[in-house]
Amino acid sequence: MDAHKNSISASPTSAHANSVFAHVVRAPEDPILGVTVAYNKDQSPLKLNLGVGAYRTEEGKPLVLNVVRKAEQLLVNDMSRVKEYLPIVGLADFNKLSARLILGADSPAIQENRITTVQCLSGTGSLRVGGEFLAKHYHERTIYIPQPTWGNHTKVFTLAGLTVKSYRYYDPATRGLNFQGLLEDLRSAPAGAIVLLHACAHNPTGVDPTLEQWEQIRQLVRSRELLPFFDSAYQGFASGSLDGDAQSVRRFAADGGECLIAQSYAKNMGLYGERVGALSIVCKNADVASKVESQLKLVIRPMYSNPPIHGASIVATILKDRDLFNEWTIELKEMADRIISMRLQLFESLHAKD
Ligand code: IK2
Repeated sequence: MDAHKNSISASPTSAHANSVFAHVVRAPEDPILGVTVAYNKDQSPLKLNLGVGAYRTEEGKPLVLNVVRKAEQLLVNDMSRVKEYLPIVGLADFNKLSARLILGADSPAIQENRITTVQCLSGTGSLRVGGEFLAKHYHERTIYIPQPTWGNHTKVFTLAGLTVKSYRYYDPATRGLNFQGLLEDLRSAPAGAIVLLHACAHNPTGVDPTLEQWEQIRQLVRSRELLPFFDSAYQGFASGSLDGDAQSVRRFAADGGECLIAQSYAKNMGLYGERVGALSIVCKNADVASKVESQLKLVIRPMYSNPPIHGASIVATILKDRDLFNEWTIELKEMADRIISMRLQLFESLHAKD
C-alpha cells in the first residue's frame, strides 16, 4: 500500500517531463472562433465581436426566439417523450420537413422520392458527412469552392478526403460578383468536378448571384456535368423570406439533375449550440437515393453513431405546426430586417466620415 503511494507521489515531475505528448506544438486558435476567445478576454467596454456570425439584439445580447422557447416548453411537458438513441439518420420528421423547407412542398424531387435526407451536426457536420460520402463513392474528388469563402470549407473538405480548388467569385474593384471569372473557372473545371455554392448570403462577401445569373450557372454546371453541393447556412437571413432564399437550390433540384444540400438551423432558428442541420442528396431516382442513404449510414455510424435528439425535436415541432411555423417566419424576418438596416446604417455612417 505504502509502496504504491510512494510511487504515485514520486512520479508527477518525472512523468510530466516524459510526457508522450511533449512534442505536441501549440496550435493557433481557429481564425473565426479564436476572435470570440480574444473577445471574452478583452476588458474594454467598447468591444464588439465581429468574428463568428451570431445574431445580437439591440442590447448586444444573444437571442433565443420566442417560438423556440414555446417549442421547448411543449417538448418538456410531453411526458411521452423519451431519451432513446435516434436512428443513424436522425429524426424522421425532422428530415422530411427539412427537405420540404429547402426544396419547397411541391418539389418534384420530393414527390418522386428521389431524395435522401440525414440529420447531421449543423451545417458543418452536414458538409463533412457529404464530403466523406463523395470522397468514398464519387468518381471526381476535386471540389471547387468560391474565392473567398467561409474559412472552414477548405479544412472540412480536405479532411473529408477531397482535393480543394477555388473558382473566382468576388471582384474587389466592383465590390460585386466576378461573374465572368466564375463562369470561366467553372467552364475549365474537369467534367464531373464538385462545385460548392453558397445557397444565399454568401459568407464572407454577402454578394449573391441574381436569379438570371443563377440560371446561367445552372446551365453551365449541368452542361459540364459538374456536381453542385449547396451550403445553405442562412436560409431566410438574406432576404427575410425562406422561399426567396431557397430559389437557387430549387432550380437545381427541379431540373432532374443531382445535387447535395447542407442545411443549418444555427442562424435562422438561433439554434447555434444545439448543432442541428441536415444533409440532403437529390438523386436521379428513388432506388439510387435509398442506396445512397444506406452508404451515408456507414459514414455516420463510426463518426458519431447517431445525432442528438433535442435540437432536431425543436425544429420538427416548429416546422410541423402551422401556427409555430408562421410565428417563426415573423421572428426570422425581424432578424433579417434588423441585419439589413444595421448594415445600411453602418454604410451610411462610414460614408459620412469620408
Ligand atoms: N457554411 C457557412 C457558409 C457558414 O457561414 C457557416 C457558419 N459560420 O459561422 C459559424 C462558424 O464560423 O463556425 C457554416 C457553414 C456552418 O455553420 P454551423 O455548423 O454552425 O451550422
